[in-house]
Amino acid sequence: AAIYRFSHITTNYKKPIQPQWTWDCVNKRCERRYADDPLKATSLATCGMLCGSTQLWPQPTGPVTMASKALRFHHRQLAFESASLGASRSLIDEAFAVFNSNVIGLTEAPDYPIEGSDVSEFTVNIAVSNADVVKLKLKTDESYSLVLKASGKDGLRADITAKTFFGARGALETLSQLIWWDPYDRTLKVIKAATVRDKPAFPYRGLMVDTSRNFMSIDSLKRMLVGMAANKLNAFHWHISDSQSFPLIVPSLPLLAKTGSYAPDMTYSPDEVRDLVHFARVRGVRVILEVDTPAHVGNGWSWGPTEGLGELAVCVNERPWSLYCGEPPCGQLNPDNPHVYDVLQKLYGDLIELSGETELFHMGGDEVNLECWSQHLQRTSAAYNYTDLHELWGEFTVKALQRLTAANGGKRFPHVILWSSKLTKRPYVNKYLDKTRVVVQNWGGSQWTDTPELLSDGYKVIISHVDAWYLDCGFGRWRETGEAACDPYRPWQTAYQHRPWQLQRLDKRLILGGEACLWSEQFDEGSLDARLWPRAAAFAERVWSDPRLDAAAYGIQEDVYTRLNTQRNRLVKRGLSAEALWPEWCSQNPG
Ligand code: CP6
Repeated sequence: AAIYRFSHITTNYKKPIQPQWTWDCVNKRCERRYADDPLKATSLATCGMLCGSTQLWPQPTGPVTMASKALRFHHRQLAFESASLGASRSLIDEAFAVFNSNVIGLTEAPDYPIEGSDVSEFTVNIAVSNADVVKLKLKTDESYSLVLKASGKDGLRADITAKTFFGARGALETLSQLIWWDPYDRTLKVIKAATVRDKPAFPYRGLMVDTSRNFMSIDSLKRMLVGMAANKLNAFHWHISDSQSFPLIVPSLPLLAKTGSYAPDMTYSPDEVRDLVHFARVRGVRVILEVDTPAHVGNGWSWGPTEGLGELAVCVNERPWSLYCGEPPCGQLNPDNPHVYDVLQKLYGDLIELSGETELFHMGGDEVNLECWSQHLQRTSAAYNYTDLHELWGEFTVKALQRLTAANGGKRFPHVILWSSKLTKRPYVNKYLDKTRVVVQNWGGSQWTDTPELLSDGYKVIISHVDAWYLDCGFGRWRETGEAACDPYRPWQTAYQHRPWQLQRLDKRLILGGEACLWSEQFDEGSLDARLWPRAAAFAERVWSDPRLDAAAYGIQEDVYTRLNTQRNRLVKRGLSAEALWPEWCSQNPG
């Protein structure tokens, strides 16, 4: 078969291109009439790529069996049952409601008749063995088994068994992928019988979104969570503040948002955050709030009490910015002001309360500019006896960690995430950062030696390589001047093909997983969906299924294209403005 390429698309087209069908419409109700057989139209039911084939995303890691036949059913025939009575019961009920509305969302003719149904009832049953698990942890068992089959007289039954709510919720997501709207039969359809066993390759499957450079409404973040849930991503890392703006209303430190938000309505209230955290949990996602320090602060941090202590933040808006920070406006916490650590303790206490997280805490810690601190210390005649300012940075981080413990009622936080930096490299990392609790989020290049070194020193890592899993841009250069540029835009294939544990032969045991990052310098909620999807979905299959790469097909198996396109269409149906993978023609003329 000839290989045709459309931009990034590589697909085998085995059929000659010729007109095979035409539309036959009455009052906009259309059917395809096939040239070779005029009666073939409705029976073929050419509903995109969905019909009668396995189009799951992400691909389950266990065995899958799937009948080739489908049954017509009506959404009012859905019945939900669960014998579980533990604390997760209300989450299960809410997840059922989400599933139900997702199915209803597929229907395109609200008045379609129940009479044409092939089944008497469609029962979805969930059995969860650890019914008390309501918080997602790294060790939470997200595995599930799903058995869909006939039951009783004309009944259809989906039996979901899982250790925890989080596994069961994933099974509902998989089940929803066996259901579609057939526009020719004008009814819902479901695969007649199927079995799926599934569990993730990595416990941490994250997505980071920055809401400081540009504000994103809670509604847009909920759309993001809907997309995460559909792709079995389980950690929303919320880079909520930076030097440009501070949108989070911190109850004990209201001046942060009062002086740091872009506008009074461009803020997140505590109730909005708690509501979002619950919305996420129902969808199997934990929320990790990051207030990045000591660098990446600025707007919101210029207030007292400063008497005799200097400012909370130094180098604020310092120019030329390129000497004092990674991007304007500059700003860095003042390590010399003891009040800074009291502020951090209050802040940490509120972040813990708002996110409900008891296992993972993100302290930021990236891109500290030592020139900023050096000039500040010289200006203020404070005792300046550092030969290496990395020591000051290390001491700041140790003090901040102590304040986190204090804010957590004296209990050490089990895992503290830090962005990779000079401080998380040898020799400083071993001197200042305790490997039993510090997790390094590695955002350097794929070939950098940071990750292998950290792993061999016994640190846990989360991988966010800039050249594969940064969804905004990477370390690009202007062709003309060689200056840094936000470039290039990476296609979904780059995220999908990236398999650092294979590339660098890494020991997977200390790799908690991966995180795709979306910095918001150059977009806002108007294009959030398109920046995320389908690329974050491609990333999601990498960390859920970790499929092998096929050298013959440019690393990507052919089914990936059709499955991802189907998944993209599902996201569109759930209200997300995901980008297209290819011309609709490719979907209508499959290989
Ligand atoms: N903001 C913050 C950023 C970046 C980082 N931290 C960043 C740096 C380089 C690139 C992309 C993003 N914009 N707070 C680094 C983790 Cl290429």
